[in-house]
Amino acid sequence: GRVNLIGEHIDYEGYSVLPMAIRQDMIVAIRRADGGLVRVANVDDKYATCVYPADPDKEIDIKNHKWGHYFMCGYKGVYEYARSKGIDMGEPVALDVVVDGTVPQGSGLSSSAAFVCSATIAIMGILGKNFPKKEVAQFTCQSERHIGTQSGGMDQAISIMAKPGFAELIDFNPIKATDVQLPSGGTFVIAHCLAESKKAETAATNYNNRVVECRLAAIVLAIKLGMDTKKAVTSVTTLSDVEGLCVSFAGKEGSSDPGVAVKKLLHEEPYTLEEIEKITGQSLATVFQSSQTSLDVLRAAKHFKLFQRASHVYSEARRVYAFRDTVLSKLSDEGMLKKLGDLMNDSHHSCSVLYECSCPELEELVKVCRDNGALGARLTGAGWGGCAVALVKEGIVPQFILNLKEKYYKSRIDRGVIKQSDLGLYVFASKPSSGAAILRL
Ligand code: NG1
Ligand code: MG
Repeated sequence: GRVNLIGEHIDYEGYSVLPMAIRQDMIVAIRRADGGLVRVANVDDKYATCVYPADPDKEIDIKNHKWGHYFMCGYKGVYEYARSKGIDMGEPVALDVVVDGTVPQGSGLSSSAAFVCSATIAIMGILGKNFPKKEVAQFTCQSERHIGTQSGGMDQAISIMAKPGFAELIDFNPIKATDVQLPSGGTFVIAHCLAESKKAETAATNYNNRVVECRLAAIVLAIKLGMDTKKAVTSVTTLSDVEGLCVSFAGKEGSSDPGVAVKKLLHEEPYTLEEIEKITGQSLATVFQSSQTSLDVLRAAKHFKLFQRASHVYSEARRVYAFRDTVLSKLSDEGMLKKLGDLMNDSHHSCSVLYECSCPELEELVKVCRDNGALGARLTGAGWGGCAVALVKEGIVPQFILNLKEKYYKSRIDRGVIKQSDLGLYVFASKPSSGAAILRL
């Protein structure tokens, strides 16, 4: 699993993010089988065994979501990658698989990528294939999209490339991980708000909706900045594609902040579909015709908040570098931790107000963290439920966790939301851990 320290909802826009791997993980035991099936069992009988034909070309039934689908994302992905490289894979293999894991589901700690990535290297292991780490980090991102979310590559990259003791600055296009040594004296505490974020099931109104809104914001900005309409519609896919144009525009205003273009050229009032179609001169159904999951978004959306989403993405992208620069700066540990906490708080505000990916439980939890001594606290991962991450001075961590138990979890234990004995699964401190590995028995 992983926790994202800063840089939320910007990986799919092409911007760098700063996650670290955590101790919670997923284990996949695998062997070849007979009978033409891939059978995926779980040690936890809450998860019924899933059975699939051993056929990497079969589409995943995303309308009928099952936990085992994530394994098949990995299965399809390995074959697709190998074929794209002209590697002979022979007949598809049948497999028996048993899975165990400690990454809480729907928690923003990326149990999904933990599963897809561990499945992928388990399959590579059993097939005797060894692909370079960077390539695996890249293609597992494509693999996970078979589940129907238009995800960025952060989770798979950190799952594969993490090193113990370091957070990583992850760049995309091409993927690159740079070690970031966190200052001593601070600890990241992860706390679950206990609302589960069902990302695959809510994609059309939440996660994929934001991906589409960002694309529309980028296209509209490009057109307002003088790009030919046809060219904008066909060539602009992310906000990072138009950053150069935005920065030149800002330059004329005496600034280098791409957010200036957003402020001047987009309006705060949500855009209607008709208004955007007037600007693009094309129906949006045509623009997104090759992507069924985007068409699902258009069907479900009432309006599009282009100003807010673009403002979040450009400002969050800058906070990631500010975070990295702070860690590299000559500030005292004390000063550094304070600055990092402030950046985390700003990130949360932006996620909550501009990107609207928080929820009442996360808002309450983040406040409890700050009221009890966190230097900064924010939602982590996609949001709409799941975890918050708080930066806490090392010396007060045990007391901080006790306070969270008292102020946030106690009433929920009393109401039976979770069991007292499970609390350790939902609130814990974590040091940066290692990435995926193969164990041969
Ligand atoms: P979660 O929901 O934490 O797995 C998702 C995306 C990331 C990133 C974050 C938001 C997947 C696999 N992961 O993470 O790529 O966009 O949301 O920053 O969809
Ligand atoms: Mg996920």
